[in-house]
Order: sequence, then C-alpha cells, then structure tokens
Amino acid sequence: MLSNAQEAAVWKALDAFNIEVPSWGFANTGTRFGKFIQAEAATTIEEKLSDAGQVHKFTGCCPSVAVHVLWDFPQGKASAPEVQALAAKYGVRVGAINPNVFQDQIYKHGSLANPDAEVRRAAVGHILDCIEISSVTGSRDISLWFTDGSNYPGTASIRERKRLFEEGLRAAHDKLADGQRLLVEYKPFEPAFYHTDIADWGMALLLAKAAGPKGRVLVDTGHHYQAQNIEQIVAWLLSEGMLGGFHFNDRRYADDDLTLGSIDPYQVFRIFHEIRFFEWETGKDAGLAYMIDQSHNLKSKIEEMIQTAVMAQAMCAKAALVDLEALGGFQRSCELIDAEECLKSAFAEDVRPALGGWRKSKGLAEDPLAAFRASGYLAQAGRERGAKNKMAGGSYA
Ligand code: AFD
Ligand code: MN
Ligand code: MN
Repeated sequence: MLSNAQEAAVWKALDAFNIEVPSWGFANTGTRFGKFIQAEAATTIEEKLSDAGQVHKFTGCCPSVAVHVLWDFPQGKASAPEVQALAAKYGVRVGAINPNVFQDQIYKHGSLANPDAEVRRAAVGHILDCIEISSVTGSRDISLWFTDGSNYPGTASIRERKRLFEEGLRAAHDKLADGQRLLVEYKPFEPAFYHTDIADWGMALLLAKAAGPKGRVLVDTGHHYQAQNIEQIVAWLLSEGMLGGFHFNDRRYADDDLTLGSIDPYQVFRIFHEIRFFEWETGKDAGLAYMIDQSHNLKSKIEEMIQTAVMAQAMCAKAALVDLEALGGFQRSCELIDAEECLKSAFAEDVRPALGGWRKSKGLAEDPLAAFRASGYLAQAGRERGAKNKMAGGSYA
C-alpha cells in the first residue's frame, strides 16, 4: 500500500505524462507473411483519429496522434487542414509527422543515400512537404526513419552514404521552424540485411548533430539487439541533450512491435528511471516525445493501445517511487545491495490503486479497458467498417 506521499508522487508523475499513439496502429497491417484482417480496423484517417480519440477518452493520457504522411494525407499537403480538423473533432491533435521515403519504387536503392541525385532530391522534397504539413498541424517533431542500406557486401559505399545522409538531413533541418525538431531514428537491420545506414544510436547521434542544432535521436525500443542496455543509451543521450523521444514497443527477437512491457516491463521501468534521475539531478525537463510504435497483427488494435498506455503509465508511476536521494547516497558509497534494493523496491510497488485513484480524480473509469469494452464502440465499428475491410483484405473470422 502506498503512503500518501508516494501516492502524491505518482499522481504528479501521471499529470505530467502523455504518450502519443500511432495512426498506423489502428489499421489492418500485418507482417511480410500476411495480414489477419479485423472487421473493426480503421480504413481511413478519420477512422484512425476516431479510434485514437477512444484511447484518449478512456486513458486520459493520449492526446496526440503520430501520422504517416503517405498513408494519412491522401492529397499530401492539401489534406493537412482536413486532418487537423478531424483530429479536433475526435478530441485529439496531430503529433509527430512521419515522412515515408521507403515505399515508392524510386527508393529501391535508398532515399537520402541513393546514388541517383534525382532520387535524393525527391526524398528531401517529400521531407520538406512534411515540414510544410507540420506548419498547419503545429507539430513539433518530424520523425524520420529510413530503410536505406544494402543487402550484400561490396554493393554500396558506406562512407559515401554517410556523407549523403549528412547532406540530406542538413537540407531538411534548415527548413524547420523555431521550436521544431528533426528526430533521427535508428534500427540495426530490416529491410536492409547487410548494412543499414542508420544502424545504431551512435550513427543516429552523429547524423542528428550533423543535421543541425534541432536534430535529436529517436530511440525505438524494438530496434536493439537482444543484450543491448537500452537505458544506458538513454542516459548517454540525455547527458548529451540529444534524446528527442521514444517509439515504445517490446520485442522478443527483433523489431516485433509487441506491446510495451509484454516481454520485459522491468526494462521499461529502468528507462523511465533514468529519465527521472536525469530530470531530478539537473532540475531540467527532458522535453521528450513519448510515442507508441506498434502495429499488431493479432490483437484488437484499440484494446492493445489502451493496454500500452496503461503499461506506460504504470512504469512511469513506479519510477516516480524511486528514492533518488537515498539511491545517490548508496551509489556514492558503493552500498550495492542497498542501491539495488532501492531501485527494485519501487518496481515492486503495486501502483494500480494509485492509477485508479488518479483516473477517478480525472472523471475517468478506473479500468479503462473494461470501460472501453462496455462502450460497444468496437461492435459498432465492425458493423460500419466490416464490408470495407473484407474487400480490402479478404475474409476474417
Ligand atoms: C517500422 C519501422 C520504424 C518506424 C515505424 C513507423 O521499424 O520503427 O518508426 O515503422 O514508420 O516499425
Ligand atoms: Mn519506430
Ligand atoms: Mn520499428
């Protein structure tokens, strides 16, 4: 049972914590081996925003939606005012803008690192269009993920491609408005299977710095080799003032986009602890973008987004219970058992009653998933969208 002081610390942390949902997480996606169609999945940006509105309505912590320009802005820049208005209609706002320079045929040999200057120009042009869209939506972040790389040794100049990325990112960076940021995401592999141009946090850090002062690194928790210490990367990037934010998910082997904390909730807690430790010691808000990047093939999409938001809140709440004063003392005096127990005891606390109380204080149901299930929204969505999903992707159970 938490003390009053502990409960107050949890509520304070929850008041300051929002996590962004991805528009692409509400549509029928799948793996390269196929999709399992859900009748109630979103088929338009309006339906995605409506579904995102449900997640925020029941959790109270998901007010913004990351968008993928190619999939969510049918007329490109011209769609921006309508998408902005639709977001407001469903009680959310547009968050990070995700350019897409990995799907068009011209990007077969890369985007910013393509040997063909025309293709590089097209990729920069698309990113600049996305920056223009962000001026309508008021988005702070342009979130960049590239599939650029190569599949066989000897087929690409790794150093030349690094230089081309510096050039392209600088061109994009120079068009950012004040207060905006260019988030550079890294991923060890997939779809490139020999080398990925931005494969780890060091490469992303160097490229974000080369882009300019508004460049930052985006840490996608699913983009790490099995043994990597992600919270150590987070601590270093915080120390450098170069951490832009997260794409949260979990993984068993690679970029599985599994639900946050479904494999290792303790790791999620340690990430939140490093952030709070930094903010406590420096007295500075890290200004991070907490975003979800999950597109599940099997789970009910809105339900797993609610599950994810609740998990994120719980890990953030537990991290708020670490006695940082005591921990610092144990660390300095190398009292290893006490330091470890100080961290683990916070993780062991059951924060669910405090989370429920916080929700109640906000006029929300204490169990957002149960409340959403009772709303009948999914059945209604299935009735409205079933035929479209059936046509789009084949039959479903
Ligand atoms: C895929 C990529 C990457 C990117 C996301 C949205 O691995 O994480 O951020 O799609 O484009 O998960
Ligand atoms: Mn991602
Ligand atoms: Mn990913």
